[in-house]
Amino acid sequence: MSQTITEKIISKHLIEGKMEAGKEIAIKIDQTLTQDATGTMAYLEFEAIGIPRVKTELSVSYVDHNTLQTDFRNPDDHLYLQTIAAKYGLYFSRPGNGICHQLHLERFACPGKTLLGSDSHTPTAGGVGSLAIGAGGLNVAAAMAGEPFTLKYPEIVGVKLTGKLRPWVSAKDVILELLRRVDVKGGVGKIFEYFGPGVKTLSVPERATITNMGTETGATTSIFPSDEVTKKWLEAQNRGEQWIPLEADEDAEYDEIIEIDLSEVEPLAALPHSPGNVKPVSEIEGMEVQQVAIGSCTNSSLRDLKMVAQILKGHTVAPNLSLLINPGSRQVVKHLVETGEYKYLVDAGARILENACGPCIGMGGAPPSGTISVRTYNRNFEGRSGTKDAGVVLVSPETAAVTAIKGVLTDPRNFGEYPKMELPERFYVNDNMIITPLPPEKAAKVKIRRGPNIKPLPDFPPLPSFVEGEVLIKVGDNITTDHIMPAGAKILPLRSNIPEISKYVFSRVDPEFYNRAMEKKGGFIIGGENYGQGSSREHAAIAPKYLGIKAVIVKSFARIHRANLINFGIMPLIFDNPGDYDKIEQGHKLKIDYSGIDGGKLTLKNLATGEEYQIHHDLGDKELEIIKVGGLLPWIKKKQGGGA
Ligand code: MIC
Ligand code: SF4
Repeated sequence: MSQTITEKIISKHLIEGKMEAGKEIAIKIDQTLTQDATGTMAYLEFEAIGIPRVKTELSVSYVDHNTLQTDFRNPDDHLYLQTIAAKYGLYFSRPGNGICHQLHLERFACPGKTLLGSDSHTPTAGGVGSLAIGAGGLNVAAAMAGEPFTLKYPEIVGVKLTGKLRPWVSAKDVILELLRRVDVKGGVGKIFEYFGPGVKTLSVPERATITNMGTETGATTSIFPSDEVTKKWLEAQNRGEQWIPLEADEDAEYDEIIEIDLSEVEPLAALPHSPGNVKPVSEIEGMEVQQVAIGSCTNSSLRDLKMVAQILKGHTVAPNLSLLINPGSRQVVKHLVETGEYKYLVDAGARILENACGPCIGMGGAPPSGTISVRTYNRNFEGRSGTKDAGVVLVSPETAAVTAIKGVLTDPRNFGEYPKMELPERFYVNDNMIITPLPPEKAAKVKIRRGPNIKPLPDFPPLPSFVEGEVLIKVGDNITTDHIMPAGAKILPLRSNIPEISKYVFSRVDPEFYNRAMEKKGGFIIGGENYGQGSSREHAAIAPKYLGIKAVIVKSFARIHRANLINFGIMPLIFDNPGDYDKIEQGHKLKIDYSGIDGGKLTLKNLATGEEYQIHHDLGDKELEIIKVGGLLPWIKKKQGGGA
């Protein structure tokens, strides 16, 4: 039978379940990645599972998010991660080496492999034909312990690319075009699989930009074929032997087809405060801009920074703005240095930052109050930049670089001749900042270094027979995990300390939330559509759990956050009738009886008004087992015979 790429990879990795859209399946995971901000928790969980060594083919621990080190907490976390990697057989990418997704693409991602990463932009590796999925840290810990990964079998959307991009239009504009069409929840429950004659016109880094930001549609992942372009690119990374051809069969069937004619795509921009708020740059040209930021895991490849260097060559950054650049990896920087292109960035006055996430996650580089920052990043949620009333506009590297020169948002097509872009035959490969796994005898002797900010995991009590309490907060549609559990320079250092980080839950939405939750001893959260979109941070579930959140009742959930709630024993519940959302207010007392939990249908009693509403859960059999015992960790321990 003819198959799509997704079907080919999943059928080879299928451990349980039927490959039918919406059905629960479990797949074998070949590779995992973590980054430091989610990694400390993931490894505390891995330690709690109690396995002597990771069971995957390859697991990598990257340090790229928390590199400001304003006090002992970040470096303590780095040391913890490094000793964990040494003890449990992981590769460790040292701070400064680069951004996890860019590095994984360069050095480890393989066509045909499954990759699970504790970061929502893990699908970047889909640029080389890897089935790469973002998940919560606990799912990644379980995968490292050899557990298959459970997910709902997605619908497979074929994205047919035809034509060729015109000068000054690049991969970022392609994914913005997709976001313009499907918005931030159009990908939920789906995989975007690219095919068609336009595919071969895109280089691997361009493909990776597209799969990276596919995350913003809510998709499970995005994937490109592995073809001659992939082969050449892997060879240039000294990894030619890891190439396999991987394409959908000619008559493969997709659940849906979206067609994008690359020659019709134009420079696009996502306006504040949603990656789905897309407009043509030509319509909003002239917008005043006080900052331009180029880099992040979306647009920090050699292809992108070479382009930026060529555009900036001989120019100076406009006096009304600041240009920040966070390169994706040392490989990228080394190449720019060797070719002399680094000089163009320096001469133009760019502020070149560390090879890390940096301003993308509010670790420095906040824009001034009430201004616009034009960024090549993937998220522009309110307040994420560190400045609550600043707006972030997401664009391509071409648009960003030209804007940096002009001082106002500018359609790059008006700039002049388009620089020629060719990737080198060989990249500068130097893995000296990646520490390879120790052999088991040596690993066993490693002592884990645990700084004072690293606190143990909270408890996981089993699901009670009923829950009762107040609505602690009612929020609207598209609430992001940045709303629930903000990041940034002040809060990120608390990622390994649940009691402390819990004080910041919903702090940017309602500063009183924490006090209320403590005073009322927990309660409920009411939300709208696509609740929990964005990052994979499981702290957006663990911290509410710590504050006594009993259930989250919404119109619909984003995939990763829903899974994180289940992992930590918080019931994700959905209104049968979305209109009932309007009948519940903050402060109302609610009660849910879980006796009918197996059937999925439940009743929500509003003790304040006397009304009853029908609600349901959409948990698969395994998810139901997990929530009943209190979460994924007790479930794994029970399965392994250790008891909960
Ligand atoms: C993000 O881009 O929001 C992050 C920071 O990379 C998160 C992970 C985290 O919160 O640590 C993500 O995308 O999963
Ligand atoms: Fe880092 Fe930003 Fe990419 Fe998240 S989206 S991994 S914070 S660069």
